Amino acid sequence: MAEEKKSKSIDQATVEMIDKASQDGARIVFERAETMKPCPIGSEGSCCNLCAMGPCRVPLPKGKEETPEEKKKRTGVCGATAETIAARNFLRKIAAGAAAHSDHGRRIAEAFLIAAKGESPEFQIKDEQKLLQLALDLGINIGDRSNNEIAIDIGEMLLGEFGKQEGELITLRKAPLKRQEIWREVGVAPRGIDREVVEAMHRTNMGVDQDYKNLLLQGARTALADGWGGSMIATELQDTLFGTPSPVLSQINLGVLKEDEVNLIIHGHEPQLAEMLAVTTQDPEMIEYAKSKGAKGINLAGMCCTANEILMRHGVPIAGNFLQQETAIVTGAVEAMVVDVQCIMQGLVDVASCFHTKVITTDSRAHIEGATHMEFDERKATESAKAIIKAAIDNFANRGKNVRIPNQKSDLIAGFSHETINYLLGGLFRASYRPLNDNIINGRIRGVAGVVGCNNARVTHDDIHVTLVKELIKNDVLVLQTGCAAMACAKAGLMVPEAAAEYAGEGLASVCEAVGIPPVLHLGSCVDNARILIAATAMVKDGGLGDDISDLPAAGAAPEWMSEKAISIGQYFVSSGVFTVFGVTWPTLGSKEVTDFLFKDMEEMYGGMWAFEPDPIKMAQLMIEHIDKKRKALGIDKARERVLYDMAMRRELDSV
Ligand code: BF8
Repeated sequence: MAEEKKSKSIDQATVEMIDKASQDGARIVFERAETMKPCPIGSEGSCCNLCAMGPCRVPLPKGKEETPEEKKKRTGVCGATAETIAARNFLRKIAAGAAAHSDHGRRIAEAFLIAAKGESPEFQIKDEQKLLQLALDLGINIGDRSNNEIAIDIGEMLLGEFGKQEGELITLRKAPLKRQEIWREVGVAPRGIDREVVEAMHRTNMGVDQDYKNLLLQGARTALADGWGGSMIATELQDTLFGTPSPVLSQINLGVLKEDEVNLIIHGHEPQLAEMLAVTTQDPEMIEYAKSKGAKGINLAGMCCTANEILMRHGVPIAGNFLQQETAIVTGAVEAMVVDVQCIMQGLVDVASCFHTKVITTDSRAHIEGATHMEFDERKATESAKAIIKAAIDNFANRGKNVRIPNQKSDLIAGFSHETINYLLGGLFRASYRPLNDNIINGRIRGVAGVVGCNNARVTHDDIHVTLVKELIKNDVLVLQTGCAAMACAKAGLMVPEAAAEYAGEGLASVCEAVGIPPVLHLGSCVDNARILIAATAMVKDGGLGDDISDLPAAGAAPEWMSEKAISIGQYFVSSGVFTVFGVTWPTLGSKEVTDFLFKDMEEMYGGMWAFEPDPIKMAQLMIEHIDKKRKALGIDKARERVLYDMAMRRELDSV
């Protein structure tokens, strides 16, 4: 379990709003987390509530060694062992996480088809190059066909991947060949995305699969259907439809809210409505309407992963990450909190009742009692977006006097898609990962880490992310980020090029300065973790760093995870060959066997494995040790020793 946390947040804007919330009588997540302690049995995966004979609790006895006889009796009413219960709970988390990402991917595929068929004038295929690349990847005929004809084939083929009953997911082909072989050998190459999620739910139903190893195989297969399936489809189609991101300057934190404008926050995960809001809030008719109501303009800001989507493609500023969603309302300056799906706290409505903020739900899959529902229709995209913006503008007059917007906001550069990294490092005419690989081989860059995932009110907000990432870059590890983790580090000033000189080790800083990139790269939302898989594959394909993802000097982490989606992400990284460390808490500690299987045996199966370490410095050490182990196996540890020796020599000389 996580150690007692030092404070609620390291982010001053959040701390200020926590104080204001308590003065204003608004009960927000930080207060709720104090009164609602986590259930110790559930948090270690030892509670089974799959049937009405339970819930059964089978916690691991604390403080003493369990005898075999005692262990035998530690079962549920049906006889399910602690191993089966922990593994079933773990698999259900993966299934839920994979379902969330993949249902997002499905909606994008549907929106993509609406655009391709010309059924929505607002949505047009923006990235022709990516469209053609996708067609080539999928074996779709290009010929002299129009973009829309090609797009219809792509959309239909990828939509078909969700309900596919036989064969393997077509997008698995994007992985290194050796990795595909490993999946086939172990028997975890996913079939249709929905099929894997349904099978996971079936196998965890009362009285079905009762062998923890077999359950965890389905966990790997379901998670792979997310990472290399649903999430990857989401990212590829979003880029093609809305544009592949390229570097963009923006700002982040509650200080992006404006006192004299209508503040509209878009929160959730899917980009369709957010895209429309980004365009329609600029419409002169809407701005005039806002002025007619006494505001100087309309200020659109994002929250959570929807924010990352429109940051990456439009540079729309971000108001905050997961634990800041209610604090944004506490400013008293938000006219509308518009939400789509995922990571939306129900507490928003209660907090909004203390202020004038209108909480607007927009998706048929996510209603909240007490919120106003204004459904977004892609076929009437502008009309839907205008109605929502007008509702926000009309609410401006209701803003009270109790307004306090924190000053904090930080600059950041986002927009590092796989394609961008390719161009930036390799140059426009010879786009490649060669310079990255070369700098890893020569030791200037020690390795690459993906640091992703959520905030969690059980630990100090943003602290674990920022401490871990600072430690990694100090040790010359280039960090790739997505989700709320990226936002935490952006707020801490790590996503500007100047951060390289201030925080990175000498080797990493020299590369960042030469290329003009920050030492911490923002790759987008959580479905965009698929970009990390593609980047890792590109590194393998470029040569010199082994022939599989598991050979790379690379590691992953979700230091402040909270969502089931994070477990699915972690498992697809592990099953893709990546050593992956989670913080806060670990959901299988009730079974030593299951935990050992995830932490040790999986390395033999996949070349990647899980670890749990709540302390960010120790977490960084684990990741660096793994990176160094891989460098050694590749025979490139010598190069790095020489670089370190030179630096040490220089320091010696300096001190003389
Ligand atoms: O999908 S990082 S808190 S917002 S789950 Fe949610 Fe976690 Fe944030 Fe994005 Ni991802």
